[in-house]
Amino acid sequence: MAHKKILVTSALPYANGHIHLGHIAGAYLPADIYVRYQRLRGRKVLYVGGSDEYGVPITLTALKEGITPKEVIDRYHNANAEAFQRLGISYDIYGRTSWDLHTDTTQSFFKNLYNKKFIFEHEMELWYSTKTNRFLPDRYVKGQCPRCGYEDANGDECEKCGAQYTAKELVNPRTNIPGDTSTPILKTSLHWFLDLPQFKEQLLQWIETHPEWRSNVRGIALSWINDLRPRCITRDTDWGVPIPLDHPEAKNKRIYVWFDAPIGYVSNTRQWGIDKYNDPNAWEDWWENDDTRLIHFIGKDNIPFHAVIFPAMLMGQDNFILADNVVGNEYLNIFNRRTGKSEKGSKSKGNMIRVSWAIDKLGTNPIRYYICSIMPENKDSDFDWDEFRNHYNGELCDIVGNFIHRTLTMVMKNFDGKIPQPGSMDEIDNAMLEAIASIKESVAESIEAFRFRLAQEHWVDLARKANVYFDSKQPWTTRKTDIERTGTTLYICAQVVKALAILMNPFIPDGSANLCSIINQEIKQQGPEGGDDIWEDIGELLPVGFSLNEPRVLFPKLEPEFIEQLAEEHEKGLAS
Ligand code: B3M
Ligand code: ZN
Repeated sequence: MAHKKILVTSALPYANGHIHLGHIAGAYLPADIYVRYQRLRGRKVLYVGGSDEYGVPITLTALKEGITPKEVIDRYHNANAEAFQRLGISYDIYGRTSWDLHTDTTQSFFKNLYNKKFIFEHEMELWYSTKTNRFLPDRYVKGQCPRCGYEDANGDECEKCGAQYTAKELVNPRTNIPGDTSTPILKTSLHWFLDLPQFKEQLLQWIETHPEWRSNVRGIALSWINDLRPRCITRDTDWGVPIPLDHPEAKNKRIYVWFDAPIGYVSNTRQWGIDKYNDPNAWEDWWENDDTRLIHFIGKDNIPFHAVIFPAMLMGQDNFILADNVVGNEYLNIFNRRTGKSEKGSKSKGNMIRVSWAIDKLGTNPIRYYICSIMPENKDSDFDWDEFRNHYNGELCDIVGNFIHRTLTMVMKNFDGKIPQPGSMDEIDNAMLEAIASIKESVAESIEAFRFRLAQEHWVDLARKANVYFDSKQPWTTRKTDIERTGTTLYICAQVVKALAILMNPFIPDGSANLCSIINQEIKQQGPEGGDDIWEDIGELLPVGFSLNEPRVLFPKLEPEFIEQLAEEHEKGLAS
């Protein structure tokens, strides 16, 4: 069967803070495992990401720190691009929405929708500060939520209860700008709206063709579609993509960040095609090609934008494909050991774990392994240091690492580092070899179904089975009595080691690369142009006499005291 091309995106994080492990568990590690697996299969897969660089949170940070918004986004774009790279999140491009190409792409989306009458103008009453003479979009005004009474609600939505309302409904409004906490007044302003109800039927039909989506994504999408309203897509700000209309009211306004951000997937693909092939049209082969599967990886708060609003924006263009899946993860919370309770990660609490901090302390294998083992695929999960120790030390070190090490050291000591000649095989031997093939299938099926936790459990299970096999065959005893039997056992164990090197590759690429260097294997790097099905080679056997290198410990155990020390630093807010 010919496979479609696969275009994968991960949510564009705001360039307004450091990437932390909660983000990784939501939208980045699952996408990365998925694309690394597809590359191993030789499929044509392109992984696009980047920074989301507009919006009020960024201008607020700039005001607070007395620097320009450009300085804010440069700082965090660079830091986050580096953190992703260190963790092995293997983007084909990590772009920026501040690029000119993005402005151009966004404006073309806007004009297309406008010309087709999917965008209309409408006058609204908005909060305005007479002290600083400016309108107060989004978080520039705070007040009491008209629905739940939350004191820190924004101008048009409440982060606590999720309510959306018109500005004038906000109770006891106050300006929220450093140096300006005056009481705002209501003032009219002209804005542009995306007429979402025009897409209702098309959206419903599209969702109906995807019964396989996760129920959280379908549920949220359907409830939005059943209550679809026009959405304001412009703001009174000077930080954003200019509105491409020749209208006096458009000059001091910009396109709303949530309109331009997902278009970043398209503009970054355009940039990728230019960088790689010097071809300004290469992107069309991905975005305007029915032979492409588009897959978005996101956290659950981004579901409406990826399963309703952005698809409507795409429907309103000419030839764009729509997402084949929107993989929305739940949240990774933090287990607080003092209170014994799970809590949300929050900047003000300082309880989040910055990716760069975690890599400095732990390297990539423990982080990627643990985050995958607790990935919040169907419900929220907790980052918990005790659990971290159990998963990493108890599974990756004690089961996987231990099996690999005992196999390789025995091959080294007894067979001069060469794959031994096997003798006759019994039922147990054959069952062990067959397990490689069946687990290869299980891992593949789980990844294709976006069940990454389960996929990882499957390959760990291969190592678990192999340990049982190793124990039952006792090569350390038979080496003194029956060297042929020992050769058979280690021949089979070495095949499992080789299979593991490929199986673990999408999950812990550094661990896989280290193992490959020991067993003299090279995994070819393949990209968007596709290549060979390396995954199929998992079952291909290392030949008798093939030379291995001196083994070394792949996954060193972490001392409980060291983990304790990290937990304490984390508790003190030093990890965020
Ligand atoms: N920056 C929100 C977030 O980081 C937003 C995602 C944009 S994806 C197009 O959660
Ligand atoms: Zn509320």
